[in-house]
Amino acid sequence: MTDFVEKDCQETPLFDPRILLRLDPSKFKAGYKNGVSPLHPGEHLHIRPLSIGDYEKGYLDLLKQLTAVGDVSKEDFIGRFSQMKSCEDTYFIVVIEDLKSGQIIGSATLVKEQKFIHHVSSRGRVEDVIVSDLYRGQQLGKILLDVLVALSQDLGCYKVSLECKDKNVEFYTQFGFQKTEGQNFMQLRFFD
Ligand code: 16G
Repeated sequence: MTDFVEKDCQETPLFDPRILLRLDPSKFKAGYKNGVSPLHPGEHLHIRPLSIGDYEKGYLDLLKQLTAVGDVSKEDFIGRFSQMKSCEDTYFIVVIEDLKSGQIIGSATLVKEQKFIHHVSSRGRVEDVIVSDLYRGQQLGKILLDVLVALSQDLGCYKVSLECKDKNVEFYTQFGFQKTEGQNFMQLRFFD
């Protein structure tokens, strides 16, 4: 019984997985080759919401390929996961698991920011897009972005935005993202 409860808890998803199933495939924008697509990410690869058990599946090690993560204990992870989950309709972290190795090998986050503007609309923010360096070139970044863009539209966002390095601008263009004339990304960093 304890095993069952433990397993059940491990599989707690950040958001309802049915939300991904209802996405309209005609909204996917990228061109794919070799039969790969968001519906068929590849052999042994499964796309789904982040789960609590992903702490043990290398999720944070994957994020370390993007930026500084620091020492995050399981307790820290569960605490943050629970906070995100309790913000209904806000945090959508989509991961790709390699079922063969049991490791998380890709991830991207959509945050749905609630607004008063645009008739109490919402803005989607794409964050923390990362594919393991061992899996680059398998079109997994395209899959993650296609899913998040379709998801932001499905969730009713009036726009979706992201910030990225110059070298990645071309990649994001294929999903419809455009650099905006006269607009700048600004930041003030307090610590790393
Ligand atoms: C990139 C990410 C951003 C992430 C940041 C981390 C995308 C589209 N952009 O800009 O989401 O938070 O890197 O870098 O994934 P930092 O640690 O320097 O803030």
